[in-house]
Amino acid sequence: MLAAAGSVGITAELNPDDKPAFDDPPAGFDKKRDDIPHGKLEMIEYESKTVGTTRKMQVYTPPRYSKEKKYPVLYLLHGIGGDETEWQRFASPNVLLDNLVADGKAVPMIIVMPNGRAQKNDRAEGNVFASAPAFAAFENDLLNDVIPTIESRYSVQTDREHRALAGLSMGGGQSLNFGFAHLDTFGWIGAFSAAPNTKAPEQLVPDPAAAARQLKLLWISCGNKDALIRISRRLHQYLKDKQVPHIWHVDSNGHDPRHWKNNLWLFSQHIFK
Ligand code: FER
Repeated sequence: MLAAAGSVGITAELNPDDKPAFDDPPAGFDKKRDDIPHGKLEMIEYESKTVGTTRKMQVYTPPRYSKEKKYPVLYLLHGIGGDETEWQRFASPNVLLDNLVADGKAVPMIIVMPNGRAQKNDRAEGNVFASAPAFAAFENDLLNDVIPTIESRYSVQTDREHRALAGLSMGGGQSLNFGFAHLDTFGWIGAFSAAPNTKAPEQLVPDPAAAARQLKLLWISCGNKDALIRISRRLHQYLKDKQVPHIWHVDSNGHDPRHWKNNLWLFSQHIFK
């Protein structure tokens, strides 16, 4: 997390639209329950032709995962100071999803948490901002290496209606940039406190009518104490003007794990339905 990027304690000026679309999760949503079936987490390796190295990603398979069934897949991307372990540390997606599936609130799905810094040394070391170009280069790694690996090793549905892309901060910007560029690949897009790597709205969505037609769900969220809210807000305003349906969820957090965990919990209940 790079919460220190000038965002702590800032109360951004709010527009009338900048309000919650949903309530915050109830107490206990993120507590591991012993009385329900659990999914599995595994760290796997793959050969990346894009980067020319062996790379890692964490994969969650849902409770009672079976090769007899085919599952939808959520690709979940981390922030500028993170790596393939960040979502697990911030939000324990396995616990959230185990609980939601047990309560019938989410579809059993596979969650893939790759490393979005597509360069030979992909550790979050030194000046993490210097790796911004590698976050852009991840587009090819995701499409040509990560997705084919998942689709060859797991029992998954392989059409756009069963592929979602979401992320936090830099990963939110990646999700928007790659998702809109590949609407034939991803039907569901989520961006939680998207960072300044997000393309300008006119570049991101040059054909609003096509986007409106193809998207199953577009989720844009930000905390009202996040100094980066202008990035998400200008996209919301553009999409509203162009009549592209989307969710604009502004909660009372900052640029922080609480926002990301809450929004993963909310977003995951709306996809693949
Ligand atoms: C920036 C401020 C924040 C930026 C990226 C971030 C590329 C990313 C923050 C995060 O991922 O938490 O100016 O430029």
